[in-house]
Amino acid sequence: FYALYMRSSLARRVVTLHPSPRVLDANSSSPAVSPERYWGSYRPQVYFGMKTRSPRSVVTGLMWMHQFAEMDGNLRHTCEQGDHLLGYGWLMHDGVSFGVQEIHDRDFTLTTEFVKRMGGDHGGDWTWRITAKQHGTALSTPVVSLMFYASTDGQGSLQAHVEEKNRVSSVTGTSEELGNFKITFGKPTAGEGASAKYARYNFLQTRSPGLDKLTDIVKNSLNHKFIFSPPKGEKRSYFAVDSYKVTNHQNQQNDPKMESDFVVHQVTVQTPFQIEVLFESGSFRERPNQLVGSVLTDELEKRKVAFDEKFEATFGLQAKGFTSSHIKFAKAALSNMLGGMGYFFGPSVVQSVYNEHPVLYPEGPLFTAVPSRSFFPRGFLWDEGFHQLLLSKWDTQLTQEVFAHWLDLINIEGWIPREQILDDEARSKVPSEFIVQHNENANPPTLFLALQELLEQLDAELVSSQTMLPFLRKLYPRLQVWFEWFNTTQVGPVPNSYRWRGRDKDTNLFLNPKTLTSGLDDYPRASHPSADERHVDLYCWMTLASGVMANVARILGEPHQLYENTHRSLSNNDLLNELHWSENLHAFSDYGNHTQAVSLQQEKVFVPPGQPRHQFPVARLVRSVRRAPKLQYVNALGYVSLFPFLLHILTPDSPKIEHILQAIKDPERLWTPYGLRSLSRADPLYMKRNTEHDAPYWRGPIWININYLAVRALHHYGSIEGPYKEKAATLYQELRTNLMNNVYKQYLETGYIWEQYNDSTGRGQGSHPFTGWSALTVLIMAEKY
Ligand code: 6A9
Repeated sequence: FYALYMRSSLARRVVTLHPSPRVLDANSSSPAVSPERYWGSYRPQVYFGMKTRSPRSVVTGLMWMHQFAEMDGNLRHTCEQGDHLLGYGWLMHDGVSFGVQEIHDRDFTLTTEFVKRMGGDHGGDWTWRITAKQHGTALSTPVVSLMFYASTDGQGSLQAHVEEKNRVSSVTGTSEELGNFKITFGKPTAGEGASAKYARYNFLQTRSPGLDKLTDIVKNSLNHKFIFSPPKGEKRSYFAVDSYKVTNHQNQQNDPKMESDFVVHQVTVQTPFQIEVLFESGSFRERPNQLVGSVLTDELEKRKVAFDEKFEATFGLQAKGFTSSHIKFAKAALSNMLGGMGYFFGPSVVQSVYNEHPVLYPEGPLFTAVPSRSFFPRGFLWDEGFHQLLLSKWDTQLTQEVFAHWLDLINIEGWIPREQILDDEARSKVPSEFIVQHNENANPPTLFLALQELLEQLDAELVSSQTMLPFLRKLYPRLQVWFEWFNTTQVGPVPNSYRWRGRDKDTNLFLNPKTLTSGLDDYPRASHPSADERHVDLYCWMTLASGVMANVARILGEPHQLYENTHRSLSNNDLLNELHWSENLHAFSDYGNHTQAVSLQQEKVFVPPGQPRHQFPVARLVRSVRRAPKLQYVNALGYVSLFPFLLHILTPDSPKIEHILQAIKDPERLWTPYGLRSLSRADPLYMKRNTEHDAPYWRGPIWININYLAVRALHHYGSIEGPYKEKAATLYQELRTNLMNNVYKQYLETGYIWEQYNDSTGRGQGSHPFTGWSALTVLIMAEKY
């Protein structure tokens, strides 16, 4: 019995939250405490939509379709690379009260704008304005169907009010958090002040089993029997949601899974046109006027001016002499990170060695930026530290809220799950084998970089200590356990060394087993993962983390000696050199059980019993090892070797800097005209696939997060006294120029900011738009480090 009890209590630890008081008060996101941030574009996974910062929010959104074009599958809703849009993203967004987005579909552009207005007890009102214009190149005038929708998510109700000809004029509703509200749909006009245009209307009012099913419901209700017949045009049948489905409503009502109301208002109209949608909160009583038409135009104008002024005051790009086109690009990069912020609520799926099966983490909220609205619209732990480097310059308060959300997810062990896949919508985008998060797995603690930035702002009196100190005080116990978790679970084989856990174990299947936890996935490490490894990037992250912990402790008047001791030991360059300097490579390196003599070979193998095609030999690539591994330095030159430089751990007089600068500026190794490549051209694994299905990722391409750290380090060593000062300063200018020119050029050419950039051509590649850490280009332009 005792053994069983122990087992189950150990099994519960992974899902037991840390007991220290939460950083966020229970109602801190509520409309009473934080009305300005209640409604927002917190659904980064859809092209356009809003929700409130609450667990089961009523959501609003937009889908659209190009009529009489290639009909199949051109319903747009969630951001999908497969839609092949020519570009989309927020051009302006202040993170709070308004946003302007452009969506370039093939033959027309939709501009989606929103403005909020405070009042009442539920986060106030807002208005959307959608403007459609055809492209000059379009062959005929596009006819577009916009499908505006509202949906509840398990609580509350919605009622469509239908006028003549199936036109929904408004939706009224009620929910626990919003009270009563009304959404009014304006008629399409040719532009502000113009008269109404010919349009056809359709609607759907039904029940839905969940937000992840909205696209399917609309697709399944489409019917081609409706006729579009403009005054002087031809008569054509078009696709529309079928209002007759309303009769299904009754049948569905008894199904317990159909727990949400879903209303769709479809407007079909020829470009150009403009439509406004107005949300009004029932508790907002003394409204001076309605936020539509010229009132809306004036309001938008004011916000745009305020945004432009704040942008210049924050980043000073005009003062630096950038062109208006460069500035527009930088505004778009910042705005899409702000407009990509999401509010997610739900449980992670996690597992420890004590759980036979994955278990559900406690439900919780996460307010976070996301790396990519299309491909990864969810929170990633180490990405977030980079995001907050940019966002903290714009809005310190925002960064504090994000910190609070992430640290409140910590469990009793001090672990924070790396990838946050919290609700059905998020889960619907991730293959099942990637959903489970394991509690031995880390991810670089980049939030310490952002925290360092907050401390600098405090020091420079850019933020008030009256808000910062209480925040730090609440955060502190959680930072302590987080640091402790790294410092115990990720230690290496010899004192003061560190090792990433969770490397791929099936060594035969990969050219080099991956280390997803390090964030640098397939970057070459020891060929044979073992407990003898030590990782130089993690050593450096711990140096940074211990230093920031010592500072926070000192500021709060807490005991700081232990952090300081750790920091002092790790900062000792002799220790670093001893553990990680490879004389062969003339660079810092990982150490472990390693051989370079590996390659992928075609082999006939028998598929293991129980799997399909069992008993039949199949050809697949397996790793062949020509020389046995032994304990030695890994000797892969690339991002990992730069870490002692990237995180400012080298003393300015360290002779190692000379070698690092050599490697950086050598085109045969790391230098390209577009930024630093992730792995040296001369490395045997440069641009090598890991399996037949797994293309090189961190084995050559240029990544902006690490390049940001590189320019920042060059700036650092280029401005403090030391023998390499001038060399660093010169390289700083060149690298900075290369990076910003290329990211900008690719944006102009392709319409997107990208996940990585090709080291031979500079072309953007991988997921897009990627305005997570690639948006750090703004800080590189502004020279804010
Ligand atoms: C796989 C695919 C539809 C990989 O930016 C997020 C992360 C980084 O943290 C990491 O350093 N990206 C980088 O190496 C993207 C990871 C996406 C994993 C999800 C599922 C979904 O298929």
